[in-house]
Amino acid sequence: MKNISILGATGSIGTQTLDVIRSSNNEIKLIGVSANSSVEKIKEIINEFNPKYVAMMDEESSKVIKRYCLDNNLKIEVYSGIEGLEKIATLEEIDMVLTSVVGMIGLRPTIKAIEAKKDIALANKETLVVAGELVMKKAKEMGVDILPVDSEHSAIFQALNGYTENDVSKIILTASGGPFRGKDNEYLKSVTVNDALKHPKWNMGQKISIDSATLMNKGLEVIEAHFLFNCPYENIEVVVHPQSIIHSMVEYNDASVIAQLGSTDMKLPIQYAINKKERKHAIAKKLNFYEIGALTFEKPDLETFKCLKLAYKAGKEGGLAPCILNGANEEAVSLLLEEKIKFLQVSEIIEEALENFKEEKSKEVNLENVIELDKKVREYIRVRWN
Ligand code: MN3
Repeated sequence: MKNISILGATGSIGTQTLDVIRSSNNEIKLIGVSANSSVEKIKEIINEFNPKYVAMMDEESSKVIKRYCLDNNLKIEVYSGIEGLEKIATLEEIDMVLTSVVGMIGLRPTIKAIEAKKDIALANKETLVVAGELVMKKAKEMGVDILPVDSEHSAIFQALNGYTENDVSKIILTASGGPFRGKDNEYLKSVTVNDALKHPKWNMGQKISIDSATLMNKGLEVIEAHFLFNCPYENIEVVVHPQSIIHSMVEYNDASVIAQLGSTDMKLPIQYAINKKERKHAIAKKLNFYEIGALTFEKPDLETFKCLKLAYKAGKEGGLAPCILNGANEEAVSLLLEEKIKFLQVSEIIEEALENFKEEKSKEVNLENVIELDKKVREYIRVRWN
């Protein structure tokens, strides 16, 4: 039996992780959960899974849950704020933390969890983007496994089984292309937030849906892959594959390519990560190749989807450049969701932030510098665009 905590239990990945736990025949026990402010969903989780610890990011929400536990005579410790998240991530009883919070807020609890020697099922890509060097070094030091939950990285992780980075000549990240695949700048000028939120293949949260429409999601994944698999950016290639059946591939020195295929269901990579590479019974739907018929591949359009280009650039610059990229993107996506900016302005804002903070890029990648610079970048964008 394995004991786990979920950070971000009420979001898209969190909810699907609960499905995986449900069908694990009690092999996985949920000990701690965190959420931002989704009080009703947390009550449901409490009633079904009976975790021992709950953390609500939002102070008021934690009071509501505390009250609920008192009224119902439930022996549950309830915490709040980022300290609460850190508590949930470092509990004595747990073996693993699944981090599915959205955005760079996941960084600090992830580092704390690694320091407490918990294995990490990583669904929070921003953590590796802003501080990949730091996180991977710490994980190595502490002897902790980082198990990717992102479908592409899970695919690479699976395709790499039995080989080392010296055998690899290229990592090929597949991309669905998002809702605006094949469109040009002229078309993108007038698209709305709702158009951007309609992803053709995956059902996801709002932030990642927008990131998929701008292709920044793929950009963040390139940086994530660089750190996870210690692969130079020159050897990471993005291929648009609209059917999303191949989740990514590894090309080896002998020109052989190994790919991982599966249905577009996040439960599959979640299950693989939380079972630490053990192959369990299928929860995801099996593929029917007669139905699929054809798989196609295209080159991504970097001139229209500038975010992907910017991510490569920031990644190659290294240091704190990905931190600037990520902070600017998170803020720009919020502004777009609030309908304060237009779709094409997302990449403009990021490009401008990378230029404006260029002096900061070469500072040391440590927790303090990352958190401070992230804050500065966001404030700068907020002031300019509000
Ligand atoms: Mn992905």
